[in-house]
Amino acid sequence: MKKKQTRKKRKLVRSRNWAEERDHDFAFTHDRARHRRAQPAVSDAAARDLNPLPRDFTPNAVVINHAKRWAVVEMNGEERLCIIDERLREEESTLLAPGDAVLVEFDGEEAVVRGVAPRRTRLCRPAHEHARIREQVFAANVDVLIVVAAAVEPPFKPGLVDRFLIAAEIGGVAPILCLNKVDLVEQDPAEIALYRGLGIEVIRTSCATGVGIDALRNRMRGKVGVLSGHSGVGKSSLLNALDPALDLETQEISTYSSRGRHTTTAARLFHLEGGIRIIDTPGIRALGLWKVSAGEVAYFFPEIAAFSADCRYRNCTHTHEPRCAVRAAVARGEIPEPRYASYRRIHASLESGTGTTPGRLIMKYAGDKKSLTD
Ligand SMILES: Nc1nc2c(ncn2[C@@H]2O[C@H](COP(=O)(O)OP(=O)(O)OP(=O)(O)O)[C@@H](O)[C@H]2O)c(=O)[nH]1
Ligand SMILES: [Mg+2]
Ligand SMILES: [Zn+2]
Repeated sequence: MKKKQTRKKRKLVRSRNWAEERDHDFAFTHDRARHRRAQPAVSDAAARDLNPLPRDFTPNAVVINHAKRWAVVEMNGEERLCIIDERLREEESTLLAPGDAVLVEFDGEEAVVRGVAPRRTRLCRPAHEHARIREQVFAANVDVLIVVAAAVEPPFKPGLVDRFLIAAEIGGVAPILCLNKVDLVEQDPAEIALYRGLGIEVIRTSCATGVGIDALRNRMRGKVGVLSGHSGVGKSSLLNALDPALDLETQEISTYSSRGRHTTTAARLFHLEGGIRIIDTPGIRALGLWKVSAGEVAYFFPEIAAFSADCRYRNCTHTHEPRCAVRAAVARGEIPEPRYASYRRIHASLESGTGTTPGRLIMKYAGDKKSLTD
């Protein structure tokens, strides 16, 4: 009895013979007349040509945040949800980032982003290997990059700061180093004096005691900024301190796992009191560098670049060559050891063409070695 049932089932499944079936629904046809009849009177493409994307325009909105097909923009002092015209395509770079100036037009009731203005400044990193784009822009048109580092919890890591300083230089953005959580330490990390010595603006803050919050607010008045740094350093807390009305979600550091947990999950532009606009970003573990080759790294370390003219070889990498003026200066203590170590790490990662993005994949760009991370 059992056997019979199995046989029956099998037969049912096999009863359709696709090889012999010629007239099924998906059959391909050369019947052109039939294809023409299936076309609408005015094709979508023709309808679009009646309303082409503008080439020259004056932007009328700023991107707050966005997803694939929609964006939230600030327009006439209000937030508005827009769809993104499907003809705006991503090419090498991110199509929209918080801070982008855009043209929004109305299609009946529907607000549509129809143009993105060229970026005045940008902060970017290499996109991950499988992305269609190569350059990921995480903030556009900002004046100031606020590199946030905690004095402790999580521990101060100069490597990421150095990478952010390079990204700021490339993107035409002024960097500020914000040393947060100063209430938790008696003494600032030693490297802070070093950055001050390099002419980097440093603001010490505490969201717990309010130290430095006014200084940061005054510095940012009338400006557009972006907060970046490791997860848990207090970026969202700083925004809350600057403008308590925001009431952003933050998280106890003790609930972060050792791999880090991101309380903020997407970049977003906030409009604060005093004409301040600041983009909050999710914490990152590492920052890849876009459009920097190994040979160019020294240029971004002014104290190293200053000595390199005296190296024996013009293409000296300052890593192993004889009669290297940079290594001699490090030995004499004229170039700070941590900065030189940072230079070596960045140089090595760019030269090998490999590195890791936060929790992501090993990245490799065939041909050029323009990326990457610690
Ligand atoms: N003691 C002290 N704790 C702070 C300070 N600033 C932030 N914190 C705490 O640090 C933890 C993390 O703060 P968040 O503001 O969520 O950090 P974040 O940089 O936005 O983190 P992500 O969104 O994950 O990138 C929270 O528990 C805050 O209360 C500070 O100045 N002093
Ligand atoms: Mg946050
Ligand atoms: Zn050298």
